[in-house]
Amino acid sequence: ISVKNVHRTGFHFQPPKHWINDPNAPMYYNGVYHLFYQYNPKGSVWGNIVWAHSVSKDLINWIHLEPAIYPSKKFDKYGAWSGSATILPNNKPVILYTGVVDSHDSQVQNYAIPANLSDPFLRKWIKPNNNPLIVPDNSINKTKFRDPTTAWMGQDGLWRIVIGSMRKHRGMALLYRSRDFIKWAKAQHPLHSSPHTGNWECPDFFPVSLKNTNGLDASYRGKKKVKHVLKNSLDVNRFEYYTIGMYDTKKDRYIPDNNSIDGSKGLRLDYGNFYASKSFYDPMKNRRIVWGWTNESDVLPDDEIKKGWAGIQAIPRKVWLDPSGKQLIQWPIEELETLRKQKIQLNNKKLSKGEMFEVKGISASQADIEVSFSFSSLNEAEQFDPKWADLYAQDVCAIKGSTIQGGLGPFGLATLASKNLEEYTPVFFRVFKAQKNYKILMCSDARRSTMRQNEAMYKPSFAGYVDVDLVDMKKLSLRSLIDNSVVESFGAGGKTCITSRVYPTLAIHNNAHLFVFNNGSETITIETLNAWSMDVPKMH
Ligand code: DQQ
Repeated sequence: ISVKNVHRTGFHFQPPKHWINDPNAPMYYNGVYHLFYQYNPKGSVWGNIVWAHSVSKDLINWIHLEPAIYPSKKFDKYGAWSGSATILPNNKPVILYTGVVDSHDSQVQNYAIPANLSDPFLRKWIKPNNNPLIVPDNSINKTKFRDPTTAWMGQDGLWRIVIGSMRKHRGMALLYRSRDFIKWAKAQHPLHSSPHTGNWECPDFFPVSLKNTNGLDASYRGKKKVKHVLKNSLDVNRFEYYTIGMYDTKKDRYIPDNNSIDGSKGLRLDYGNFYASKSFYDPMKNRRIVWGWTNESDVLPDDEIKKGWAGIQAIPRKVWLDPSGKQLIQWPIEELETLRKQKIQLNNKKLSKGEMFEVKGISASQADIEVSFSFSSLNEAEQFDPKWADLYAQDVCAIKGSTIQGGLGPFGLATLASKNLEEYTPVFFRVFKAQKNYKILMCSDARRSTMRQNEAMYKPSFAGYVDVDLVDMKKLSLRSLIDNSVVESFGAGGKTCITSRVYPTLAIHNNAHLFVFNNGSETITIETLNAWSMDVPKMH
């Protein structure tokens, strides 16, 4: 196996070669799903960015087309950066994207429309001459003015969009309004802003239902009670955060709920490697789907040049509001299950302290695993050190890794493991007793993922807390999607999601193994474990 291919993913979205980043303008139009994305047609590092374009009938098998948008005019000569699609009421799609107009990264907002609506794949896109549509006024930092959202229409018949920006380290979602989608006026106040959060990239703003898991169109104005979600990608730490709140349509402002905080102590769509995400409403299946970019972590540009490719898109996830109203839930789209092949199943298997066993009979380098764990009491939970309250979850995971014996946990999966565990990426839970409640830590720890010795390797102990009540239900579930160099995990039915990129040297292809382990004193029962080898979809 050549260096080029050893870490290539099997069922994640990837073009045949070169660099990719942000997913752009995902949409469903006349029976076809479209995904555009930031792409370097000339190499495997960021640069020469165009909008690559792929289409699909099922979000799993893809046809790669010619780039839809590439720099060519004064208004995008130095780059065609991220943006979004809106389907106008007469069923006409339009794309808004950021054009870079000079070598200092000055930014404007442009639009593009399909050249031929009867082409089922919408291959060709036109950038009309009345571009740019929006230029920054004097109050705006020209180099921090990008990534327009999908537009939504208010009761007054005006379209609205948000554009990411920053003023004096205050991140903001600038609001613009338009009657005809061509002439846009900046609102006096941003939709929302927050001090000390730095530039907001790729904002995403959408309604969620309080009643069920169905998605809502951005312009939803029906009777159902809704909340709104504002997601931003923070370029200061390359993670993204969201809040849940109320959209005051009279004042045209978004107000996060009291318990929903902006910035790096807030909620994350994913506690690992996941950035510049974008969601869209899928009218076919009445759901909202979010796509996110998962970049490489083998950091040396040299690695990417050798491989000839860099970046994947995470598995698209259905996203909805948790019944508590406090957080989102995400789950891999159901179409992914069509790739499941050989299956193995286990029931009611007990794992006592220090036990570990191998899950055999599936391909451990390309798999989908669903497991539910139960335990009979919380008595063994370790004390949560009050000093950790100020730490990020990933720092607590670094202190309390999978091999440090505990009380209730650590238990979970050792993924992409070599036979003798020289390499593995454990995905696991650990339950702590804090002053007033229990704290459930979920980790996806890349620190032992590879034997490769290199100071620059990024091998973080990604982690997040899981907000479940274990007092009533002494159960925790985990789903992990393993795909050669990515482990994408969903804790407690999608409450906490963590994606890690890892680069094993031994645990590759048929030499990868999968284990289940318990390093806590409390015995854990595997109620059910279902695991499947995963097929490779068509992607050409
Ligand atoms: N990537 C794009 C920008 C965006 C950033 C450029 C986020 O539009 O802000 O490739 O990854």
